[in-house]
Amino acid sequence: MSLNAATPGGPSLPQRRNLVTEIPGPRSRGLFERRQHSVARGLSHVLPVFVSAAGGGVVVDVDGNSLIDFGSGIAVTSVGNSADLVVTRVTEQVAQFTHTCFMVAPYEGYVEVCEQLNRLTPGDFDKRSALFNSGAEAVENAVKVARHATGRDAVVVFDHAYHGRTNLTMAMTAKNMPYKEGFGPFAGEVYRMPMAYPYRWPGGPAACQAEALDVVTNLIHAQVGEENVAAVVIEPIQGEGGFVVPPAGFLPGLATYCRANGIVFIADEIQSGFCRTGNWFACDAENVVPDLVTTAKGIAGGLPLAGVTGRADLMDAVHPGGLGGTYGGNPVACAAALGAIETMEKEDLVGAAKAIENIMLPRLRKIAEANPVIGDVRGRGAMLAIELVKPGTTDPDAAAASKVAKACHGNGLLVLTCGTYGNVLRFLPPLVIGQPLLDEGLGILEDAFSKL
Ligand code: PLZ
Repeated sequence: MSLNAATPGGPSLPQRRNLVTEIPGPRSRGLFERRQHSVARGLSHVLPVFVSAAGGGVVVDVDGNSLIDFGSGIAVTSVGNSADLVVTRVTEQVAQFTHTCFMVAPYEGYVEVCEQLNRLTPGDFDKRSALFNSGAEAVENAVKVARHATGRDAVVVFDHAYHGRTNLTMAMTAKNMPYKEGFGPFAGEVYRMPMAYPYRWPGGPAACQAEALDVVTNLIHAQVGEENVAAVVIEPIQGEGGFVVPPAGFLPGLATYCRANGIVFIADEIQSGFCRTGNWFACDAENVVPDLVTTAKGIAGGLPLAGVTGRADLMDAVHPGGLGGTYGGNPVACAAALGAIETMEKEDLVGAAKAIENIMLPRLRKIAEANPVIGDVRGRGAMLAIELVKPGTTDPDAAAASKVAKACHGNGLLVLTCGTYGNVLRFLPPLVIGQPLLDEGLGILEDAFSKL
């Protein structure tokens, strides 16, 4: 009998780490061999264990190993894999109808997801939403809306930004390798500004807080011209770029500057949204109200769905037929989103993310005190990271980050790296993970550092 049949996933999976083979085990290695002959080399894996089930805070592989999940499939399974309400709603929907195309014949689930997005995103004004398949597609469409509504071309983005892998979003993404190398030419009219990155700002965090907004607005003025800028697009806490948290005041200042200059302020909350940072959206921490918000990842418990939500006057500036796509807002994905959102509210996952921060942050700070290779500890809620450097300097140490990650993987803790320099370890546990697994995972991390 296959292990798939023996171990059903979801919240009922035993919440424990259990290693029964080396990592990856023989079955995973066999599948990896098959994958090498059938799947393009351009797709890579953080950890080549093939999954048979997942739920709560664990991922179970085809060899029967149960790993602690500190990655949530890159901040997606915030409600846990195969969460009850997601499974129920998806199962009902998939038996009812799987697709009509919202542009051909609409259905209620799409409207309901848009109503929820309009209700939950920052700002108390009249809003509209549109649904898409992926984060990159949401960012593309937010830029389309901003350009159409303003009649302007330029898009301002930041150092360390990640917005996707399509042509426009590659142009908006900062990091060359692996995302952009050899894939040009890229879309034009994208301008990059310095990011308010406290740890790496010349002069340090206090200087960053004092200077960053002026530096950015002066550069926009000098190099682009406010009147040419359709949109400023920013991740309120940067994701792939290294979990960079701008200093207090930077985002509110940027939003005010945009408003004063007729620029659409777009918050890319694709990684930081949906309870991840201990608020519904990372912007909420400073009461920042964007004109448009892009969402994806955590919105639908693992099914592909993304949204653009914002000011009705901007969204409705686009002519009928100007936005869409065959699958965007697919009924099954919408059902999943409604189940995920219901779970977040019923189980108070905003509170759960804060509780995770309260458990993890002090432990990470303690590990940092004992290990001079850790230069910075940062993040909010269940979006936390440590940045590794050559001790006594701020020189990135990607090799150390990769060594620690590998040691964790070998001990059954799934962690991810990120950062422009590849030297950041990030922690994104499902928000439903229990404290015992969190504690055990942190112990494994501590151990990996002590053996570095
Ligand atoms: N905006 C802020 O984090 C996706 C990318 C993983 P898609 N981040 C994970 C990889 O290597 O491809 C992301 C994000 C932010 C946009 C996106 C893009 O979302 O759903 O991957 O297109």
